[in-house]
Amino acid sequence: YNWQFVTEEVQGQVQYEYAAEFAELIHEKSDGQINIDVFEFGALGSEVDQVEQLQNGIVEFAIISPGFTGGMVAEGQVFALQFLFPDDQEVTQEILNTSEALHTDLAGMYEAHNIKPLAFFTEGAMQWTGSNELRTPADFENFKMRTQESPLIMESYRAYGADPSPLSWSELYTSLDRGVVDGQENPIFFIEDASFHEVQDHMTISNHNNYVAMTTVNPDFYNGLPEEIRALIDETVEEMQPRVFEMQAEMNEALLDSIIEDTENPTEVIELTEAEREAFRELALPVRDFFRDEVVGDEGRAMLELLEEEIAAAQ
Ligand code: 6CS
Repeated sequence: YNWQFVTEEVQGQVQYEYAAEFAELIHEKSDGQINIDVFEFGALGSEVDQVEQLQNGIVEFAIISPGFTGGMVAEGQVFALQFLFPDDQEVTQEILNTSEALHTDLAGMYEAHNIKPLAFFTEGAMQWTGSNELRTPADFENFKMRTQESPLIMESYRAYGADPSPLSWSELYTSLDRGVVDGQENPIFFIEDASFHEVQDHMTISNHNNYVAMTTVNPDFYNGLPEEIRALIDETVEEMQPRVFEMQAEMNEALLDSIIEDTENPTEVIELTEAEREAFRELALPVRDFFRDEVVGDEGRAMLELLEEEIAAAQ
């Protein structure tokens, strides 16, 4: 067998390193029978192009951020709801591993669009960077916020008074540098590795959400495989969950220091207090009603309700 695995990130970043390790494990376990080529981001187009390649079976595996499927699988935007998952990353990952709302309901909605999610994992808590300090909702007034191509992510920033605009991350460094956009959200490892801190003067430790990514497979390809090969894939996906959690935790911790210690490109780092976070949480809550009322139908509403129950039970 020879398969292709595309990611939205490059070498040294979480998704790519995940895919590389996954490919190596599968290669070993199959005694060299299965070879997986892993592609860095950029080789096959934009994040949105990659979703299509997975759907069409041009690639067998992809790591997809639900934000980039926002226009298609509206329910996947549930991950854009800020302050929904627990602040504790381990508890969040446990929910991502076991949630019926995600693994049954949401996975079914993706499968209807020819995308089979095999796993959901966090790449870390997200933080804001900006050309100005972002401490209160007033700081977002008319702020040009880069988002992924998801109507709900955009709505979430409109709720803060910002002016969101969707972009691929391949254009983000230049856009921040030239002031086409004023700021963005991402986990720390990504901010550092993509050098966004070089072109941003401020970073806010806001922990307003997690960056969730999905390991996905083309369902026709997957369903056509012999059972023992599917079992091999499933087992390896499971094995990767604690590995990727560890990877992101290490990178996010180490690269925060790199940002702080980069004296050539100084970045003012502030951490929101609980009271300051509360001001954002209050504005973020009504976005859940928007999700329920405007974005999804009955199935999506039921999915969110179940997920909220699971989150409450986990805390
Ligand atoms: O901001 C983005 O769009 C990118 N961020 C991460 C953490 N991974 C890939 C994604 O495209």
